[in-house]
Amino acid sequence: MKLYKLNPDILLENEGQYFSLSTTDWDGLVNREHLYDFLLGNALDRQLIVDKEKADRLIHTELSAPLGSQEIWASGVTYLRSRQARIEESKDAGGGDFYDRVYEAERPELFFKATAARVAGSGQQVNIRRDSDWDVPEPELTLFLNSKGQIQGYTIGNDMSSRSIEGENPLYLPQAKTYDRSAAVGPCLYVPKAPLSPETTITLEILRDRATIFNDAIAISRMKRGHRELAEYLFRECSFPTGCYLMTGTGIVPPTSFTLRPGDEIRITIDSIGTLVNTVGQAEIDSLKK
Ligand code: DO4
Ligand code: MG
Repeated sequence: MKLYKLNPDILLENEGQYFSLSTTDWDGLVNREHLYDFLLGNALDRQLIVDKEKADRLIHTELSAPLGSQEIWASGVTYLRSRQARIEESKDAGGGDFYDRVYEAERPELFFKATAARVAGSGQQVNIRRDSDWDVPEPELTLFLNSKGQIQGYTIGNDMSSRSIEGENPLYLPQAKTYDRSAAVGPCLYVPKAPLSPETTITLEILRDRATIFNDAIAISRMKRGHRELAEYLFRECSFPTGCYLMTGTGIVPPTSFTLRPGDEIRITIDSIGTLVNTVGQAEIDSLKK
């Protein structure tokens, strides 16, 4: 089942049929135990059926990120490729050893990524920083956890990252990772009956002037850590009254020579969930001063 957050309605897709839900209270709807059973048993009853053509149009024109007040957190160095890329980018700063150690350590790397206001939905712009000259998207399977820390669904996440700032000094991580429009999630919250299969594939495609300039894919089974393990660490000393999202780390990093440019299109696809599409831009100086 998929929940699409529109402005202001919520659309539910179940087996190719679309339903407009009577509630617009996203936080109240999603933060519960057994979300799948609730949607199947309660939400589908007596709801307005929307024909597919109208649903497609609404999703195309009114879609926002599938979140209300939820924060976005992220996991780091959970795939071998990420470990290798960070060691490479921080070798002059002497940061390589940290990445090697965190990949092997019992405690995972978890960091705060974004408040809801800093997040883009599918079809919206993500930004690269104006003070960075080496930038990449990070395509990440993203867990939706309810306030008890239970995994209730999934979405697609883009953990936009400045490699020049992170590579200069690992202590600059918050600046490399968190700024306006530094994260995208969507297009929907996918609520399956059972956990995702380990064979689930994440694909990243980057287009420039409508031509593909980078394309790669990885299965989530290549991740070193478990989803429950990451969630358990996150909830140890943090409470999330309306639940939260947790990005699970990237297994795809473009080659060192690659950097994003304004106008690029980023397409991240995960089996069963859909495709998160964002264009790359930069903040206008004036908008930051408001
Ligand atoms: O340690 C830096 C960030 C790692 C990260 O975002 C990732 O592995 O996805
Ligand atoms: Mg990441």
